[in-house]
Amino acid sequence: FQMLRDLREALDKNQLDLHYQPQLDLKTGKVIGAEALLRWFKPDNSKEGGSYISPADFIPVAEQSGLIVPIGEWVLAQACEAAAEWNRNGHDIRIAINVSGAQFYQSDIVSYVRDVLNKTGLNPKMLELEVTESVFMDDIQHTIHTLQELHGLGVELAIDDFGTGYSSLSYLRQFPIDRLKIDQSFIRNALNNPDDAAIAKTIVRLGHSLNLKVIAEGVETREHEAFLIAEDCDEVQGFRYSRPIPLVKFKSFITSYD
Ligand code: G
Ligand code: G
Ligand code: MN
Ligand code: NA
Repeated sequence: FQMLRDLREALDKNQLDLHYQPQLDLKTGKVIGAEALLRWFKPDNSKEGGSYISPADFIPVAEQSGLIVPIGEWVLAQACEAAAEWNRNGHDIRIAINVSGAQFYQSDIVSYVRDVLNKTGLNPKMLELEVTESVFMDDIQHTIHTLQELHGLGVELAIDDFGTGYSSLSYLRQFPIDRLKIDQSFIRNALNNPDDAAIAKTIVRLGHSLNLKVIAEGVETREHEAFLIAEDCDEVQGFRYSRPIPLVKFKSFITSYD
């Protein structure tokens, strides 16, 4: 409960921050997107003045308490505002945002997304919402309806951590999905574990046969990259290109990359 109190205070006091990790087109080498990743710098009395808490630790608390709704709205507003500015400056860079299942049930996410797009002037095609396969396990009818409404706004949809969940392949037909994100666990050992390589390859083939784009996460080395080029993967994200970085750094990253 202490965590929840602190998190509520962090939201009030503007202690949450977004970092941005570049996504590149493998054919052109251009930056075509960025994933927004939440960061919480929690002040304390230490020499460093505080420490970062991972979203993996505080998102579950936010979901259980309902605090995920205002946090998610804050993330969406910040990230869309940032992307609208990149686009105005001539950078065709899409913003990808993580949305957890709880946000589908606890809020009117469709109205909120519509409002943010109107306010920021961001082209809906430049916004991508990442959901994990776990959202398909909940109320299917509600999920299909919400995803269809979001897609109706022109927003793109990606399945995050693809290959690690329990969803049925038939969902790929039923849901208006645009992109699969190959989970980083398959990329990490793709060069020395034939099973992981086979899974990564199969996800690329599956995506392409269904007319979906495929992006690989966790690309750390030149060898990972060469493997993904050989397998005709479309896009990449990972430490090989950049870690998630603060907004100001991301702006200079894309300027220097042109
Ligand atoms: O950036 P990092 O590896 O610490 O992220 C850990 C987890 O937190 C990832 O699964 C990521 O999807 C999730 N996460 C990061 N930012 C957000 C966010 O803004 N909203 C939600 N719902 N999850 C996020
Ligand atoms: O679950 P999701 O895919 O949203 O989580 C993204 C997380 O993966 C981020 O927290 C980010 O810091 C982390 N990440 C991004 N690129 C790499 C990478 O190349 N290697 C590793 N180990 N982690 C990465
Ligand atoms: Mn993600
Ligand atoms: Na992921």
